[in-house]
Amino acid sequence: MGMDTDNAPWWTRATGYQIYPRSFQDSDGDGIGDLRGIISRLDYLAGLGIGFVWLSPVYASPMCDMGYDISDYRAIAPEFGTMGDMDRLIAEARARDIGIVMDLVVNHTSDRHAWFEEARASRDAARRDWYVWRDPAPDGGPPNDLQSTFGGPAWTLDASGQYYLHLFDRHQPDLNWDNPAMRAEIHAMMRWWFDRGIAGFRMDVIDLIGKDVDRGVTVDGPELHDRIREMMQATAAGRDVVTVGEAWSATPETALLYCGRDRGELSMIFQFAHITRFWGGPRGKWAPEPFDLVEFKRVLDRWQAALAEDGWNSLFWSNHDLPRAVSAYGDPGRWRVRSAKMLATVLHLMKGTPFVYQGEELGMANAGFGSIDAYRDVETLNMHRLMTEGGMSDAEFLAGAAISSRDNARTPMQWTDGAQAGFTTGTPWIGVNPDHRQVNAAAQLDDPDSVLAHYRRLIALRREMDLIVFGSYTPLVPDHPAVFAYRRDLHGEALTVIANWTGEEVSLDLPPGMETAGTCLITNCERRDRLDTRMNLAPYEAFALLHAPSSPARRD
Ligand code: TEU
Repeated sequence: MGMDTDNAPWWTRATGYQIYPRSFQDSDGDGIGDLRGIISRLDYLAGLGIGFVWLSPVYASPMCDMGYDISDYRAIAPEFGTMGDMDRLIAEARARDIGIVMDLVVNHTSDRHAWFEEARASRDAARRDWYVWRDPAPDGGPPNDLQSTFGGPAWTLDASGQYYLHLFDRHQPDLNWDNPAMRAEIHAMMRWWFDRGIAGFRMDVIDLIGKDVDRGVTVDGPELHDRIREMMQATAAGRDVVTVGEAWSATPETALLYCGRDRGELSMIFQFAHITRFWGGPRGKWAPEPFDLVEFKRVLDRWQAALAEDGWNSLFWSNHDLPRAVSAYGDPGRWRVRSAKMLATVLHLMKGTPFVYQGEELGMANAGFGSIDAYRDVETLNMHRLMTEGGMSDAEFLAGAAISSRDNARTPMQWTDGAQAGFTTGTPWIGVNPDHRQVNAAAQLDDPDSVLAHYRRLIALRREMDLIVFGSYTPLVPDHPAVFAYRRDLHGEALTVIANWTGEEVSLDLPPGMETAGTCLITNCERRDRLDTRMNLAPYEAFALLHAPSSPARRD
């Protein structure tokens, strides 16, 4: 059963934009981005054409994990502003037809959350059971060998003589999702935010909330889907909102459990298989395996196929945890503009809801800091300590961090070629990438050939064309090592998307029987208005041709 396109939810036609508030726009000169800064840039976002913003956490937090360690879900961190600013942001965004999607981080809280402070104070505390406590193993060590994503054991011994669980930093204790009172309080908090007028939630590591710790099961646990369903019933029922679950463990086989239309769970999930596919080596993301386009396409094609009739895909190359797309997959040097446009073209014309990570629309690149002192991210700093203690040299660690540290995505948004890229009048909390002199929004806003203009066009095309939103997806040349190509079809109308994923000229033999005549919808090179059975593609060339309905072949 396909989707009823006339009654499809708003978020199937929208493009999302992720803001990392700390690095987007500072309004008061303290070097940290804030809500008023975001409000001052809403016209920029409206000009880009996006439908909603996913706002990384702005709640009260000691900022050990830059806001993913929340100490009060119903308060705004003072460095970001006030609840009044938040209400204004929601209203001013809404006035521009932009929804605000909050980040829901409920696998864990900060160790400074009042609940944890109460829980750790005594074994008999009423909220003791809101977190996960276990007695030491017979040798006094941790209860089992669960490891933290940020390095080291996932258990820390507390003054009470018991260990508490933290799948991330030790300052991020895991909530105990087996406790119904805790769950009810999270649901109440979510309703409270929905009532303030937000458009939805992005749900941090949501695949962890069904865990069975004693059996060593963390992701995709036995209770997971019951808990998501219970959460949605208690909070989102009857509201027209979008929910996106972050699910590193999801596979094409499990995807519909989260987002199948009859499941009562989520609108869509973020899946990471196209990224983790290259993290399988002994040092994981710190020394990724060589990129292989055929494998990459295979992963994405499988996701397109898995959610072709039911469920919905999210589409993204980057976020605040990942390297900059143009650094990871394109060429931030010689071919920055063209490769950034190529990546955008391939992503935005697939089926699903695309997400732009702040600065991606300018072609922003990894900072690749040359010294550990320049890094701020808890994961990078923890891993640096563990890996250098294990004998790795500083230089070797830094080489990996230049590729994969989360801080590559977290340098300030580049608004101008001036001081601190126009991000702040003060000293930024993390270094600005020196390339802001060439790469910045001011230089691109009125340039029709800019990366920014290309994103604007792609986002507008999606708003206008059902073919892009709902058309079926068929991979073309899946085995070609350099070309990413696919076709979209809806009611006899078709779109062919062809992209050279490399900095070399390549030749492409198209499968026989394809329509050749078309109209160029978008390109990053010279216009083409037809396909040839054999074509030479320029470095990073990407274009889309629209084929009008061919009367005898109409299928509706
Ligand atoms: O990320 C989940 C997560 O597992 C990442 O930390 C990821 O595994 C890591 O970057 C890869 O090395 C979410 C948030 O997006 C992230 O910013 C938070 O730090 C994390 O959860 C904890 O809340």
